Amino acid sequence: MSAGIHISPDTIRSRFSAAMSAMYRDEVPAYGTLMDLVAGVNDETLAADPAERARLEEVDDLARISEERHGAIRLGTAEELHIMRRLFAVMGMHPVGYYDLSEAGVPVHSTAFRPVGAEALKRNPFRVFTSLLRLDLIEDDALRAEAARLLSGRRIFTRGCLDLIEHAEAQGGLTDAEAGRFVTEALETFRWQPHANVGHDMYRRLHDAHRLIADVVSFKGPHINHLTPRTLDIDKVQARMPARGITPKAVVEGPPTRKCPILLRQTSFKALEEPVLFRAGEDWQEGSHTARFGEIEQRGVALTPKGRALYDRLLSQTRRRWRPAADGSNASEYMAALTEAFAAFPDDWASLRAEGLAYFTYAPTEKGLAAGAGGKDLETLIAQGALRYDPIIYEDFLPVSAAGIFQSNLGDDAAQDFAASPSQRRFEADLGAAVLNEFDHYAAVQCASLDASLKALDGLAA
Ligand code: OOG
Ligand code: NI
Repeated sequence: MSAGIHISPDTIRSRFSAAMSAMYRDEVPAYGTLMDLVAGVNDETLAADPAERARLEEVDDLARISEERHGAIRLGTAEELHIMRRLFAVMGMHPVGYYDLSEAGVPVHSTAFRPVGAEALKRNPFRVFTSLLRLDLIEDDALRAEAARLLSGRRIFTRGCLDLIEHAEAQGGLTDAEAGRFVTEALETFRWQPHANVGHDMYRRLHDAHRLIADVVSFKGPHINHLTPRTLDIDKVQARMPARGITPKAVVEGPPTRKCPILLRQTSFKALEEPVLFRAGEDWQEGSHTARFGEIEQRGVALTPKGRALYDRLLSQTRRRWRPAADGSNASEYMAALTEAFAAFPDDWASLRAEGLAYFTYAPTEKGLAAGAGGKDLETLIAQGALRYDPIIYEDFLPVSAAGIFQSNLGDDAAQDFAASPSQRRFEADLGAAVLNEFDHYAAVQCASLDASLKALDGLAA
């Protein structure tokens, strides 16, 4: 391969995200329906709120919204996780956050691969929630050994993909033509493959241990299990799903409806029952598996550790009273209790900022630049209209919500008790890198914008 001009990892990510979306739309038609529904609701929401539309345009966030989506995969081994990190790095996606799902009854721990810098996020915020199966949480020794043996024998990356990852690392990037090949090769890893790695009996045993274990161990690769577009009004999309032939899960995960959205709200529709071919000697035996589903999300402001602690407290207060049942039988009680609990969470931007509950970026206004800062403090500058502040969007995930999403398509019976056993160090050793702490990152973004604003007001900026 010859050296040439490298294209931006952001461009590779945009192409990959578009290719993944097209593939998923082909494989799971309901995803296409959901995309149409979301696009329609987003247009309506913006048309009804010209001020918000103008603000999004001003902070340069409007374009990314219709492009925006996340996906999720589940990996089986440390080696797969390690290579996956290198694959995503080619596209400018890095591991952010550590999520221990064992305490929520799902035998995995996870991170999110995503772009990190403001510019990269604006170009394309595509992210992938990536879980690693915790075989150490399987109690049956024989089954654990068999699962490990099956996983060690599979190869989830094509030779071409591995070569291009190495090439990108050695050369510091990929040319346009190489990137085209990389996207094609990398996509293979995420494709649904109906030919299972196991016979039906083995699938049953794995499934009986935990449905998630069967989903990872029985197949040749980590099929993308959902792709999630971002909506500006999740309640509206949820309400309109049935008319489009889609049955949403019973409750929206995350905070309740608010004037000022915080963190992340998510809802999904049930996994499809798909035909699978199980091994039967030299032959194949027909069967089925539920794996792939659809989800939508609405993103709000990132919370500080103080805000997050309040969020966690109000959420667990609610869930102590009502644990949402999968059949929706207590959905209205749960939502009412959630709304009631969250009355304690301030719902205007000024309080969220002043009380240090959420992160914001700062920017000098025209008026401020004309007048100068003149040694005034932050609060005075804001009160005088010299500084504006805008919410920093939460780009990450929530463990309780993620568990709810896992659970809703694995079935209620999939909730099992595992001892909570966060194991971030182990995860990072397998990954071959530390994960970025999301709070540190949001705090640094806020701080940098404030510094730059104050300098600009002092007339010190370039
Ligand atoms: C991942 C579930 C978590 C989210 O949006 O919280 C997730 C999975 O089911 O593999 O995607
Ligand atoms: Ni998701």
